[in-house]
Amino acid sequence: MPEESIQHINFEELNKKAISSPLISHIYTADPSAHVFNGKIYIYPSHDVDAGDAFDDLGSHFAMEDYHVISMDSPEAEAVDNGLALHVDDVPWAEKQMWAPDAHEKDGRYYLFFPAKGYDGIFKIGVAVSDTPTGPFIPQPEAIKDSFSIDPAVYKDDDGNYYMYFGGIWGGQLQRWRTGSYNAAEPESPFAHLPHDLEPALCAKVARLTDDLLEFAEPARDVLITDEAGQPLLQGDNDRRFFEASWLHKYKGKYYFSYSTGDTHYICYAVGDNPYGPFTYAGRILNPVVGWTSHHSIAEYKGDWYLFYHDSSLSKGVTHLRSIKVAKIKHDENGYIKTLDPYQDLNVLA
Ligand code: FUB
Repeated sequence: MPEESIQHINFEELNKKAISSPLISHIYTADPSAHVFNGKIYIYPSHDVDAGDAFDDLGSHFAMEDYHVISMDSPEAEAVDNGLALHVDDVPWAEKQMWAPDAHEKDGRYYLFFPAKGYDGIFKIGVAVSDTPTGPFIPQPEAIKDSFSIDPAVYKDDDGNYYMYFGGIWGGQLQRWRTGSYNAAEPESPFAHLPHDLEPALCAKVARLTDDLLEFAEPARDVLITDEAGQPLLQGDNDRRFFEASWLHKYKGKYYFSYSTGDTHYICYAVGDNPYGPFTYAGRILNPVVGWTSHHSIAEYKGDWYLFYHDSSLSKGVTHLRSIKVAKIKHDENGYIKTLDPYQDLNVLA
């Protein structure tokens, strides 16, 4: 939702109609990556702050510096803030903009995957390690070799392999890597280097991780999303094409790749037969929330499925001050996910 359209919203009404409330309200949090470790829910969100940077299409106003891990005994339980888990000042290669992270567990150790801009202004993805799911996490001295762009999401398949999905266009810089190296031309423009509207859309990326989860085990591949006829979605298909916020979950043997359409503000999904795709576009999971961005994760808890997402209702529409939320989702008998409206009455957004 464009920032200018929020001026007219009655937030008291909107919060009454919202399908869920902020999980925590003493700090702003966004981009919730949720996992169930040892029967408990752990959420790895961005920690939003107001650093005073002006709104722009490169996302300069998202000037986050650290991460806090949020835990819950169940989706209905109180959410607990476990304090500082990692600060940008402790990451040797990173200068700023600690954007959407994710985490995973292997052999009793926990791995926090996070994007940040280096001192050269280029986003890379780093790893930090802890003996507990809540940290503090100790960062690796360098970013993951050959990593780039933003929004890592790590999926563990049933065979024990871990895959990282990542990428985001505009301020996430994915479009600058089309030739395999960073294209620094036209540095201020979020739109330079994008495909034309009738060309295949830019794809998210996926790479299997090494056994120690610290590096890519292979060059990153495209996460291709096609229409029902098997044709790649086009860049101008703004309501359906990938923008940012990758996530993967598996349901009844099928791989569900979900993502944000960015400037059209939908969380959509596509279904495939293996972790690499291709994935066939299948529909929308979440309609637009208050605030420009929409970013989610999907987790199963005791046989039910939950969408973790965010909106800017608590900050009364401030784009970069968001709050994480959770709502139940359902797959129907054919595996399709029923679209959620974040507010029961869409007129509250008019
Ligand atoms: O939180 C900063 C950025 O906003 C994330 O990396 C994007 O996915 C969007 O939510």
